[in-house]
Formats: sequence, structure tokens, C-alpha cells
Amino acid sequence: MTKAKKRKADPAVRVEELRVVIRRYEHAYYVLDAPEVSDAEYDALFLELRRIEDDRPDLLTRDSPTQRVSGEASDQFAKVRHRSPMLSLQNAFDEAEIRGFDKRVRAAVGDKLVYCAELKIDGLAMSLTYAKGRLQRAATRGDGTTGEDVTANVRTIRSVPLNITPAKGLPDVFEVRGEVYFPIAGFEKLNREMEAAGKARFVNPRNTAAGSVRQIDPNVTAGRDLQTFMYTLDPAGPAKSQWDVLNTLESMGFRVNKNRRRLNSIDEVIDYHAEWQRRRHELEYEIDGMVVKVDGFAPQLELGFVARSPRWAIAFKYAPEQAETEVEEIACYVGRTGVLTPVAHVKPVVVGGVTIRNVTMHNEAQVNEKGVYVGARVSIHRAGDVIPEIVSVKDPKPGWKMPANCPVCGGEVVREEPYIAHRCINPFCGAQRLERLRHFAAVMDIEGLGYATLTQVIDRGVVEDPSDLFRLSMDQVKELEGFADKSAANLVDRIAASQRPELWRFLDALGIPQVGEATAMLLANDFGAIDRLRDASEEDLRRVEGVGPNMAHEVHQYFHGAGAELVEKLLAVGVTPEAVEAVGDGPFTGKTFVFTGTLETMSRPDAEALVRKLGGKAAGSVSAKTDYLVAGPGAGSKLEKAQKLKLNILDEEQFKALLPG
Ligand code: 0OX
Repeated sequence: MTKAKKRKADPAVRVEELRVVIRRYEHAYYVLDAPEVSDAEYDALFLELRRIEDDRPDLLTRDSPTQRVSGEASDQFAKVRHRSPMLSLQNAFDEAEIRGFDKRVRAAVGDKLVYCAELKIDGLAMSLTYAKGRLQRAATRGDGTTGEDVTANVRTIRSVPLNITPAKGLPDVFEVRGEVYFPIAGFEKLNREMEAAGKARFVNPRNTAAGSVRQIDPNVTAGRDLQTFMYTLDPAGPAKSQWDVLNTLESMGFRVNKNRRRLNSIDEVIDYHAEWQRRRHELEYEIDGMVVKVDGFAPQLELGFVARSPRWAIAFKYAPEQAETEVEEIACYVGRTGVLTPVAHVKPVVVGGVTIRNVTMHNEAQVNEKGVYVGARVSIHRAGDVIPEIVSVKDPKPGWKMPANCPVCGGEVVREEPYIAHRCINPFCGAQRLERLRHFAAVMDIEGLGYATLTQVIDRGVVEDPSDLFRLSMDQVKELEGFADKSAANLVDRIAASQRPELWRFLDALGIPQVGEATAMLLANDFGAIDRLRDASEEDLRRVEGVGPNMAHEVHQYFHGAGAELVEKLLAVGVTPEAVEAVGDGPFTGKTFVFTGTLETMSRPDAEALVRKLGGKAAGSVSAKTDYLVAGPGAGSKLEKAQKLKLNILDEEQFKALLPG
């Protein structure tokens, strides 16, 4: 008999077969992050199971993979008393406090000690009760004694097994505890959807996870892609330590964080904590510290509790990445193209370990979309190297207006359609001149030519535009504050050394409106030499992939208007942009690469130049035509899109492995 016929003949057998494979594939996908089959294959099996169950309701079971959303909505959550209180953790905020903890522990249980260190997931604590291998109840922590029954919602979280084979030695009923969290990428996606629908953004992943678990309609929870990490098993069965518990949970099919370690001293704990402080932004979830637990159950028992906190565990915290403060003033800064950028000066507040005083916003529209005003209470977010951002305003009010005159030169401020930005249109505005020179120096990689030095040479009237930099003499530089013979000679040498820039760098340094690094590279690759670019018509420019009509217009205008004289002067003082060699055939011919996130051993332009040199194309955005996405730490929406399109995703090492030689 063929398999298909057997299937028809015995639906009772087939439903069980299907449930077993579907559970296995879900475990591989949601718990292990290692899919075993394609989405299509999984969908086909799921559909087959649902069809049989629709035909034969008598075969339906509560733990079937089709029953994650039951469709029942409740308007309130029943209160449930926890079998044993859900504990809270004492905190250590610095090295001295964690050493104090270690001392107390050693004083009580002696020196033969092992710690189990886990990342502290910034989610919400959850209790799952299993009876005879089936998920019976999910409850929030609540006040630690009494929580809320959120079973219908938690059932929709795919990494929560509905059905498990209990580990050896466990009683019929046991409890598993852990954290439910909102993955960062999913949170950002949700916020993009909210924005697209004209709704307010969610403030942070933690609160959003808590809100998602307390939804009245489980279908809403199901759409939120929540995740879990489990860490407690009660009773623990034969496990003798926290480490055993984590492994047992993993073997039963729960999702357990793999970033965990058994450590023999507090020094090792401090190092491990520091390692994850540095690396926390590589994670797809937010952590707010490390939980350090005495590993063995015997010493745990000896240590016992103080109030609701165990004496055998502590949260070794990281600085929070979000904080509330008040806006004291909204000022405007003038950039090199005259664009005015609003900056909220706030009461100083520590976010992500750094004191924040200023938060930049993009433009007038953004200030008003967020409803920021002087006196507003705002939440500020700052993660790692990420620029601080106002994520929410307590009592938002629109109505803030850009000043009518430039705060630096008093010139007229206008908004030129179709642009959203306001600009000071005085070409002699001092702020613009300084910013243009600073941009030039930074892009041309002239080290040591910062704001302080540039302000001096402008004030002394020796530098008006970038070409004047190449005429600076040793004597002129020596006169400046902060310079002596040697440092003056060094600066003059560094300026001279920048005289043969790659063409893209030269174009970027000019500060042509609308042209950033990426566009400069497109133009350099297409035209190859500065003269060809200067001679290009607007139409020629528009033909370049990635250059739109506005950009083409601005570039053409620049070379035939405002920028013509500067380019001429730069060439006259000996600046020689290097022509781009025509791209020949190479190992990457026909392949398109996109880079995202931070590369650690090379700059992005260098990596892109390498791809081009080897015959490939380097594009700015991901599409079905992309062959490879090279993703470094901090990769965001491009990575997400590439995953959806099932593109080839490489890390920096894998990319480097493709390079010849
Ligand atoms: C977390 C986390 C929280 C068990 C004993 C006291 C606290 N947020 O990641 N709590 C605990 O441990 C409980 N471990 C964790 N990893």
C-alpha cells in the first residue's frame, strides 16, 4: 500500500504522525533557531493536519500544534496563586557590590564554590505548569505570590512546548519558569507597521512584551512573535545544580539561553559580565545585566532567603538604556549645506552608561510628530554606539516652529519644496563655512584638522574654502594656538598627503547637496574621472542606477554653479582625484553584494571597492537581485529583508573567505 493510501485509510494514525513531525520542526525553528525544512514544507504538513482535524473533530486534542490559538477571548485574567513564590533578585550595580555578594556567600558556605552565570533577559517572568507532559497553565509573576492566568495567550508562543516528554525523575506536575521577551527585530518591525498605520510607536520591547501577553484576544499575541528563555525547574528532579537544570530544560525541548557559563571565581564572573557588556548589541534581545547564581543546590539551600530574594543569586546589572528627563530648550544647529537641525537640550540624564544632554531630531516635522516641546517629559533611548533618540513624550503637543532666521548669521531660513528640511540660504554663513571645511577634512582623512583649528584659520582670514588648506604654510600653522614646530609640520604634511584622493572621496568631500558617501561611489564608478563628471549632462547623471532626478539636478547645478569655482581651485592647487579603473572580469562578475552593520576589519567603502575591483556590484539596498548580504554587528532591517528573501547571508569572516588569495 502506498503512503498516501495509508494516510487516507487511517486518519487517527496520520494525525499523530503529523503532530510528531510538526512539533519537531517547530522545536528546530523556534527553539533551536535551526530550521530543518522549508516554510512551504512545514505549511503543507500543518494544512494537512488541520484538514484532518476539521473533518474529524473527534481526533482533535488540546495539545495539537493547530490549537495554539483557540479563538477564545477573555475580558479579564483569572488570578492564580503560585505554588511557591516567584522570587525577585537583589541587584549589584558595580564591581564592589558583586565582590560584596561573593564575600557574603563564601562566609556562609565556604570557598569550594561554583557560580552559574546567565544573561539577564529584559523580559517578563512567566510560570508554566505542566501536568502529565501537557502545558496546563501559564501565569505572570504578578506580585510574586499571585499572578494572572495568561494560558490562552502564552500557548501562541511557538517556543513554549504544549506537549513534552518529562525528564526522568520528574513528578506528574512540575513548573518551569523563565522569561518571555520581544526580539528587537520584531519590535522594530512592529513599530514600522504602527508608524505606517499612523499610530503611536511602542516605547520599548519589554513593556510591549508585557502588553502582548496581557492581550484580551490571543490572536493579537500570536501576531507578535514573542520568544522565551527558561531557567527554573521546580521540582528539579535529579538535577543537583542550576547548570543541570538548564541542561534538563534544554533536553525537554524548552528554549534555554546558550550564553551561560559555570565559573569558579568572582574575577571570572566580572570578566564574563564585562564581555557581555561589550557584546550585548550582538544579541537579538535586550539584556539588563547578568544573573549570577550559586550553582549547587546544596549551598543554595544553606544560604536560603532574605524576604523574597534568594541569598544565593544576584542581578549584576548594566546601565539602563532608556531614561526619562525634561526638555529645557530646543535649539537649532546649522550644517554645511545650511540645513537647520533641531536639537533638544535636556536635563542631563545617564542612558546606556553615558550622560546625555542633547538629543538631535531630524527636522521640524519630526519634532511635531513626536510632540516635543520645551518642558516636555521625554523618554530617551541610547544603545551602545547608537545616537540617543527621543522615543516617547509624556503629554505630546505639536506646534513647534523653526526660526525664521539663521541662529548663526541671521540670514533667511526657507523650506525648499520638495525637501522637508529648512535651510539658511546665506552662502557666507559662518556656521556653514566651518561645517563645510570640517566635512572636507574628515572625508579627506586629514587627521588633526578639527573644529578648534579650523575656527582659528577662518577667524584669521587665512582659510575661506577647502582649497586654501593646501596653501597653508608652516609659519601660518605655527602661529595657531595649540601648535609648535613639530605639530605644525605634521599638519602641513598630512594635508599634502591627502592630495591624491580616490575620486569617490573627493566627491564626498566637496559636500554636493544630496550626495553622500554612497552616491559619491556610484558617480565615481560610473564616470571614472572628474572631468567626465563635470561634463555630464543632467540626463547622463540620471542614467546612473541609484541616482534620481533630484540628485541628478543638484549634481549638475553644483558643477555648473555654486561648486564650479571650488573644484577649479582645488585642481589648481594640485588636488588630483584618482581615476577609477574600468571594472574588468573577476571572480565576482555578475554578483551583487550589499553590506550592512559594522565591519570590524575594513571600512564599508573599502569592502565595496574590493567587490567592484573583483568584478562585482555593490548595491545600497537589498532586493531579490542581491546575491550576498554581508552583515556585521548592528545589522537591522536589511538583514531582516534578506532573511525573508532567503538570500545568502555572510558574516565578515565568510565574506573574506570568498576573496581570492
Ligand atoms: C532573567 C532571569 C531572571 C530564579 C531565582 C531568582 C531569580 N531575567 O534572565 N531570574 C532568574 O532567576 C530567578 N534568572 C534569570 N536568568
